[in-house]
Amino acid sequence: MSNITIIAERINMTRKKMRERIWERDIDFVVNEVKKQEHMGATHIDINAGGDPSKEVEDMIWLTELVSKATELPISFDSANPDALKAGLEICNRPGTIINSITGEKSRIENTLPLVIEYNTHAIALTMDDNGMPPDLDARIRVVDNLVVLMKENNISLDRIHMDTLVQPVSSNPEQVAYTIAGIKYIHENYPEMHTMVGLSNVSYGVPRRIHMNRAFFVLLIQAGLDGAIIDNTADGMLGAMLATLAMLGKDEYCMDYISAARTEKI
Ligand code: THG
Repeated sequence: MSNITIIAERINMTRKKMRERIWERDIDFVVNEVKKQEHMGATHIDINAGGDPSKEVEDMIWLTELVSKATELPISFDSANPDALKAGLEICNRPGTIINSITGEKSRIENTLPLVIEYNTHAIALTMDDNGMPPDLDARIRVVDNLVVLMKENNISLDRIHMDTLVQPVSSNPEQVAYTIAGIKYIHENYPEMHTMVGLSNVSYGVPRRIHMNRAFFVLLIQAGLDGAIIDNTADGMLGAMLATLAMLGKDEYCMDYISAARTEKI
């Protein structure tokens, strides 16, 4: 469909209901979630098995086997635990597979970056390092530049990297939205082969009726050139907002994608 990477976020064991069903080994529930997300335009299925650190590897194995049978889509392995990432990658490493995530932190450079190389995957790079999350735009841009140097040193081409500029809640500081937009523009201007990626829902943390914030933010970011997002793409109006925005930006010739999504009752 569109040229926007849509990483569907629902298979995430930090969510209570998901965690409970997965620990019950409820196959139908998980398969249904995968199918629903795929039907609604997902390009990747994110798997986060971080419900209980002591069970993460076994849960990652169970989920990866199940998800990879339920869909042909590549998986986004969402973990800071290299053992869990490796366990998943050994089961399913299709073209387009993503390691979510690497950072500029020493420990991740030592433990996770080698997996990106060994398994020849894509990776989401979070703009943080051992000093934490940079507070403002300039500091974030410095972290982006450092991560790009790190990729070049390791011969990882930038078209495998999805730079995640880490969204902060609008309720704590509306300037964060401007930083995210400026960050996306900076990346596309300076590193045109690199992708941009945002975990959208952090923006609405702490406010009611979060979907409105998430959807509006998505539209603003698409306008800024964002080419990937981690979202609940099944959430009310999310896919419709994306397709309408792309059509109005002239990125959907004759509104073909929009019309086809309507005909198939996705929107
Ligand atoms: N960037 C990258 N990866 C990420 C994130 C990111 N992975 C995790 C997260 N952020 C994106 N995924 C989710 C998955 C589920 C929910 C939010 C983000 C979610 N949260 C509800 C809440 O916060 O209220 C529900 C909690 C519950 O059900 O218990 O559903 O930014 N690279």
